[in-house]
Amino acid sequence: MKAPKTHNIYSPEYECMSRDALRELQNERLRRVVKHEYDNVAIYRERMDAKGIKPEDIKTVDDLRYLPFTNKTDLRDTFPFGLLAVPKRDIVRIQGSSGTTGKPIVSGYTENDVEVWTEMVARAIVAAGGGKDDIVQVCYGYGLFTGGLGAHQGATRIGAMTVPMSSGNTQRQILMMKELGSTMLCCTPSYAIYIGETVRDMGLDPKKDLRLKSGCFGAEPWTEEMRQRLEELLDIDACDIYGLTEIAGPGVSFECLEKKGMHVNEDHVIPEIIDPVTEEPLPYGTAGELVFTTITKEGMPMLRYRTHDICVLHDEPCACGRTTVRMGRITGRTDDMLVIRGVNVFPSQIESVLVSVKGVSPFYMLIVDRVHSTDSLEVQVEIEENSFSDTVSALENIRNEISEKVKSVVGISAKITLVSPKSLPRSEGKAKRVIDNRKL
Ligand code: DLL
Repeated sequence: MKAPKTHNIYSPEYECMSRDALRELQNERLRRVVKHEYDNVAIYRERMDAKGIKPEDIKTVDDLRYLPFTNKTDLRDTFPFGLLAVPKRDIVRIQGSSGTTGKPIVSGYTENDVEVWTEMVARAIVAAGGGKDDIVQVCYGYGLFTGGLGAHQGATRIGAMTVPMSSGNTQRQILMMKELGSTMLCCTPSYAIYIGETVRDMGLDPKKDLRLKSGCFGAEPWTEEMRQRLEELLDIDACDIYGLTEIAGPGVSFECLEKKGMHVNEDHVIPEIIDPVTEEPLPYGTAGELVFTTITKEGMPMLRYRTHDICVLHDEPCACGRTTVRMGRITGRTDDMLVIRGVNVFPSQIESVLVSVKGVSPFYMLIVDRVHSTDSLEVQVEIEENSFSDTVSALENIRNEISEKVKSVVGISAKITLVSPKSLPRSEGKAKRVIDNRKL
């Protein structure tokens, strides 16, 4: 059962604002947040002083380029409370992210920050077709990770019946989904595919046995092909949702049912795209590193936070009526780029190859190694159940096709290993797709 393609909008007064009025609002909020940071956070004051900038110099969004950047290392170096812009007693929530290396990073939220974040997720769920009559099953992990509580707050805010399942225990998830008649699902796209496969394994037919119509899926990169597979497996509309702990958790941007890019909540955050090397701002339509400035956050606001996520921004009007700028899919991260034999390799490039080959599933693992000073790349990919019994030569053809495509798209040769269906580890949260033995 798919959601009817009606475009309900939670906060039309902001989401459909004229661009001029929005710019005015952003200018005013930017001036306020820059002063707040300068007055209350030592790092920002020192960095602005070093560049000879005073808060009064930042008058409009066009002046953003004069502000210093904030990096994940700044959060680590000042962990846990060094970037707080309010007294600790005004913080009502800590959320965090484990990151891939080193110390976790945390962000502190005031009551108003939680309120703003809740509204951003409410907008996302409504954009995916949600409303008061929905039963929203939240299978993002609850805890420091922002996925569970974020989706929970947003779903509760729109008055939906919220089911706080958290991640894991997949068969039980599906039984609850069936018995309660859940209509929406919120989890990572890889976990949603796993749920979809398990639904089939349990002999259930999503069209007859489930009442799901749509969902908000994010927290990890995914592709159009994965969307198609997920939509088929569960018979739903699958919308992308993006966010990060440092800015607000899920809901920083989200897709509407047009599914043509994620609307940025521009009344709360200002997005920029920069060249990651020169750090110069790039125009809309050009791929680069996404940078956010929060303009309503009180607890731990961020000026020009470098996300390391790579995408494109565009401002073509959307059929849904929202006037906000949209983000294309995240196509990679500047820091999870693998350099193999001198070639820059993004896991998303390999994924795009795999999903274009018939007979293999989107579950894969990249294993990078170094033997006698030479880097090697192995791509392990699951073959689909119905290709499993294919003849040896049919499987050999699949392997050759992947091998040739990887070589032509990525520019290096890789060892391709076809593994049996469902043999790679499944994740209930963010999928892990790279094992780099060179770093061990
Ligand atoms: O992943 C927040 C979130 C929860 C977003 C639930 C969406 C749904 P962090 O754990 O801090 O926060 O990780 C943030 O995850 O910089 C991206 O690299 C990646 N990411 C998040 N959403 C998407 C997405 C949450 N839709 C980091 N597509 C970000 C691709 C995403 N990558």
